[in-house]
Order: sequence, then structure tokens, then C-alpha cells
Amino acid sequence: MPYFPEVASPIAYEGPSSKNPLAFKRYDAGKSIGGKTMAEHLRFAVCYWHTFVGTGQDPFGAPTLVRPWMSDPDPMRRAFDTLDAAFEFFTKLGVGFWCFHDRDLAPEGADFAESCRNLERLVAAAKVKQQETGVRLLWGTANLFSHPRYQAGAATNPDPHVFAYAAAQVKHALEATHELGGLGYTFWGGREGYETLWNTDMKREREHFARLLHMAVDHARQIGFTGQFYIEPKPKEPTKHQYDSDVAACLNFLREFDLMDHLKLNIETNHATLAGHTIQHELRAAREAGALGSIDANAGDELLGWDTDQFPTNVYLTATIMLELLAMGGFRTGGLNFDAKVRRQSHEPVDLFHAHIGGMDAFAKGLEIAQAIRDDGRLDRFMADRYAGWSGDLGRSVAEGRASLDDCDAYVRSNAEPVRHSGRQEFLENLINEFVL
Ligand code: XLS
Ligand code: NI
Ligand code: NI
Repeated sequence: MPYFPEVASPIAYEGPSSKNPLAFKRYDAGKSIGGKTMAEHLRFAVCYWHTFVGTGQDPFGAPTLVRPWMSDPDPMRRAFDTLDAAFEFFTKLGVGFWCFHDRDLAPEGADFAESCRNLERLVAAAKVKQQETGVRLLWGTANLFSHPRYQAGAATNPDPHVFAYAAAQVKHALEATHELGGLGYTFWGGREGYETLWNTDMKREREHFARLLHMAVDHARQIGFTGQFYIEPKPKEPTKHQYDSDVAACLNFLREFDLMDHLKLNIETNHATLAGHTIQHELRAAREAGALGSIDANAGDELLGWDTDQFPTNVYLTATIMLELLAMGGFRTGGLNFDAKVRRQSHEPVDLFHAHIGGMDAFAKGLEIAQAIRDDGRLDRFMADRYAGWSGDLGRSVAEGRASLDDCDAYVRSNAEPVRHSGRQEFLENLINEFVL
């Protein structure tokens, strides 16, 4: 019995004039844009946690997302049913990748050994599904934040026993990822942060966090996992102050603890917003450090101050993201993972299709806009002209470190007042809109 009977066959591209809610209007997987297909550019992934095991529970009400694949009273049978639903969904949607946490895929057992056995059984089944469908694992991760043992953090817990538990969980999640041919492995801090400094040794906790990452890198080498490690910045939630708060903080952390060669960043739109940055800023900061790895594609709500993880529908946003990606030359190991959830009133399984189709169309359109802006060349030329002075004698001598304060003093004395130039912000906003409108 299919779990998504409304969707008889893979979602097709029907073009912009289609009125079919179960068709793509913009995302045409095989269409070539700037020498690569849309599918190759966008590398869409579906996340397991929100999409298949999310319940819609919130602090004010009970679960609303009562899924047909979650009805069996036995947790392991439920997990296998969920796996069936997930791969049916991936293939009907036509995405190439998925992402999971260990505990989304397999339930926690009575003890750690049983949890590991549960995970191994589900991984074996997922491996078969991957072979049958060709869907690949973009990244795996461990859930080091839901269980009460992690109430004071995982790697940053004051108790080394809890650190060891987290490390053991990472070992198995990493091995599961390796077994599934995962292209990457993500660390999201979860509860790696603090509520109050009255009880927190921040220096020690950050050192321990780095230690776990080094241990994971060592273990990957030992088992032959060559996928990319990622760290995912987020400023708050669940803790008041997370150690991996934004891109700049993560880069500093990676440099401080000698991890730059081993981790790149997985950047989430809603986390950028919560950090008081734009996603454009966060992507740019990571890209310029050579550390932009992957993207958790979602959007927040400007009126709410928490991680609402909504599906991205704003074409201006997706075009901005795609411009940064194209400037980097596209993804190498990463992709666009829909770390996004349907609203709790959208409780029917078909809503999951509407949500993902909308996000994929918005990104396809964003890709086309971004490529057109690059082909047009005016934006790049404006930027080149704006900084052209730096190719002259003065600019080069400063940038290359040959000029001293004395040299600058002499230059200013022998030249007239600098000429001011307009920043042309409105002109540039109009230029972008030429392609968006
Ligand atoms: C939570 C994070 C989480 C990570 C994976 O806010 O976005 O979903 O992506 O642990
Ligand atoms: Ni995320
Ligand atoms: Ni999030």
C-alpha cells in the first residue's frame, strides 16, 4: 500500500502555465543552465526528521501530524514503515539526496547496545532502498540533544560520562553514514552552549567540543570515511547562547582548535536570521574563507523570533543564495537540504509534496535569475569598477604591504581631496529586480 496514493508517479515538470499543484512549474531537472543541469546545480535533499518523524507538537498543543507510517505500536516496525514512506516520497518527488539523525532513523533502545543494533538494522534496510532507487545520502548526523541525558549538553556536558555517551553515539552515526556512502557528516551544536555563566566553564566546554570534533576526524580516517564534515551555526535555541552561534564564530572556533582543514559549514537560512544576519552575509563569510560546504534551505518568519523552519518560497531569497553558490562554482560535496517543516495545520501527507515542490520551484527560479545576472555581467563590472583604484600604484602598495603610514601621509599631502562616488544602492537594487520581476 503506498503512503502517498495521491501521487501516482514521479512529479513531472509541466512548466509555468500548469495549474497542477502536484507538478513543477520551474524545476526541470534535466534543463541545462550555465553548463550544468538544474539537478546538478541544486542537489536537493529531503530531511528525515521534520518530514517523516516530525509530529507538529508545540508547547501549547498535542501532535497534529499523525502519519499513517507512524501507526504501528512497535517502534521498530514503525521505523521500517517510516523508511518505506521516506523512500516512496524521495522517488515520487524526484530528489537525489536525503539526510538523517541516528534517532530519526531508528528508535533508542532499552540500553546503548540495543540502540546501536536498532540503528544497524535500519541502516541495512536503508542501504537496500538506496541501491533500488539511486537516492544518495547527503549527510548523516547524531541527535545529541533530545534525550534528557543531554540536558546540560553533549560534548560540552560537565560530566565526562555524558561526553563519552555522545562520542559513542557519534561513532555509530558516523559508521552508519559511511555504510550508506554518505557524502558528508554534520555537527549541529544542539545543546552545546549555556544558559548561565554562573554554572558554566565556557573555556573548558569549548575545548571539549573541539575534542569531540577531532575524535570524529580521527575515527573517520580510521574507518576510511572520506566525506566532508560540516558544522552548522545557530545563535540560540535550545540554549540561550550557543558556542557555534554564526559563521564568524564557527570560523574562529575552527581556527582556534586547528579544525579548518577538516570541517566546512552547513549554513541554514533561518539560523542566519536568528543571528541577526542575512543568509547572503553568512554565505559570503563562509565562501570567502573557503568554508562554504552545504545549505539547510528554509526560511524563518520575520515576525517570530524562533526557528520556524518554513519552506523557502521567496524568489529574491533563493536568487541571492544561488548567486553566492554560483560565485563559488557550485556545490562540491554539499547540497540544498530542506531542513524545513510543514505548519502543524498542514497535517495531510500531500502537504509534504506541496511544500517541497514549492521550495524546489523557488530554487529553480532563483538559479535561473542568478545565472542571468552573472551572464549579464553588469553587477560584476560595477563591483570591479568600484574597487578599480586598488589596481593602481597606491592601492597595490597598500594591499601588498609595501606602504607605511608615512607613505600614506606623503600621498595625502601631495594630492587633492578624494573624489566621492555614489554607492548606487538603489540603482543596483533595480538592476537585480530587472531579473527578478
Ligand atoms: C536545528 C538544526 C538541525 C540540524 C541537524 O535547528 O537545523 O535540524 O540541521 O541537527
Ligand atoms: Ni539545520
Ligand atoms: Ni534550524
